Amino acid sequence: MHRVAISSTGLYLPPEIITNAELVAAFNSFADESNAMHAEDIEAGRRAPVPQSSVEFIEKASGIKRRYVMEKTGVLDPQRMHPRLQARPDNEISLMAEIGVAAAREALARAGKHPEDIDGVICAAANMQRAYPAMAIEIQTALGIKGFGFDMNVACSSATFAIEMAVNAVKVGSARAILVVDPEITSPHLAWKDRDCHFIFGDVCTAILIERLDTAPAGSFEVLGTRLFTSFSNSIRNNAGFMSRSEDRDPDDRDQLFYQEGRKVFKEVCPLAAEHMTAHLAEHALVPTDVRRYWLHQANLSMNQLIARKLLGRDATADDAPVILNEFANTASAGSIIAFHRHHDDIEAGQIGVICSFGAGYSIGSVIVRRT
Ligand code: CO8
Repeated sequence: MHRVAISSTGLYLPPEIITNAELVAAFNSFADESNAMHAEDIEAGRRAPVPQSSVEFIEKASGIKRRYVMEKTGVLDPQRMHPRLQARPDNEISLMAEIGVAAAREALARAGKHPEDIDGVICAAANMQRAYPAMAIEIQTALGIKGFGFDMNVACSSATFAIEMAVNAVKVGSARAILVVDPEITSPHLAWKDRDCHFIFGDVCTAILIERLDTAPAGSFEVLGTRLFTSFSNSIRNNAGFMSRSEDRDPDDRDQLFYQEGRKVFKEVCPLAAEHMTAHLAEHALVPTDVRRYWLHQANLSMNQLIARKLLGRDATADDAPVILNEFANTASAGSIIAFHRHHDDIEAGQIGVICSFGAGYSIGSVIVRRT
């Protein structure tokens, strides 16, 4: 068995930003237009008016201030309210793979590695652009990596679950190094016309290089352990899939996009996540206060504050559990990896950190690391 490390990460930033003010202005125009169009039905009580959104609510309820997106004019067009993405011919690389390659190149460069050092690519994301061929194989081919690639989806826990797959492969020697790539293009799956969730998500891509500790550069993070958990819940869903056409579904049907019971998720997931990390740390003879930094899933600021308080027995600082969702919003499985990418330089040799995701499924994945 080999010892395994996270040797580097990469981050791709989409080209456009939507601020809360822009988002709310577009949503409220859509609401006004829709209410004017259905004024008679609303007046007669046959239809509920679309309520207005508000920047104050969004910032107070979530901590989100802006989000990156691949394309914003379509999202901000009250007549459309979803991004304008171009279909590509089959001989061009997919959008997910394109941003995956960019993040992966950064991870390789940071670790001083080359495609010939890598044996596999896992493309892990909450929503896949298509069923096949795998985006991971496109990324693998574009980078010139021999070996294998496959896609996997565990919603917001896709990255941590993929890290476990990669760690195990490297540990047993079936691969020397694996790139875990998380292209999260959430904007096409978001119900931008629903004020309860129109502010929640953003687009991004992260990449993580997992390799043998004995080939990893100094300052890498040894993976001490990974732990996965799932428990079925209907509280976060997206029913779109390859059977939708045969069910004669309209792609705009509400259940063909992301929907959730946000309060229920909040109440159920916070204790589960804190218990999960505490139990995982105990397997390694550690307690939560031994941890120098938590890189938590970035869905909601109060959620992370509550989880960190349960772990530490006190209010967490941004140094204990850094926050990136003010800048990025919820980027599904990439959130905890962005937090790690942006906030690990000051961790000293020997100090312990935990990367933890939580989301639809429900699913929770934790990775305990120690800086070398
Ligand atoms: N503006 C003004 N008022 C609003 C708005 C708005 N935009 N939205 C809701 N309100 C109103 C509500 O209607 C409600 O009014 P009333 O009291 O009259 O009923 C009031 O404000 C309070 O609403 P909520 O109770 O819903 O507000 P909360 O304080 O609970 O905040 C949140 C809502 C932010 C959604 C919060 O519950 C939350 O963050 N929960 C956790 C969510 C979470 O972690 N989800 C995980 C999702 S990620 C995942 O795993 C899925 C991956 C999918 C990939 C991405 C594809 C797109």
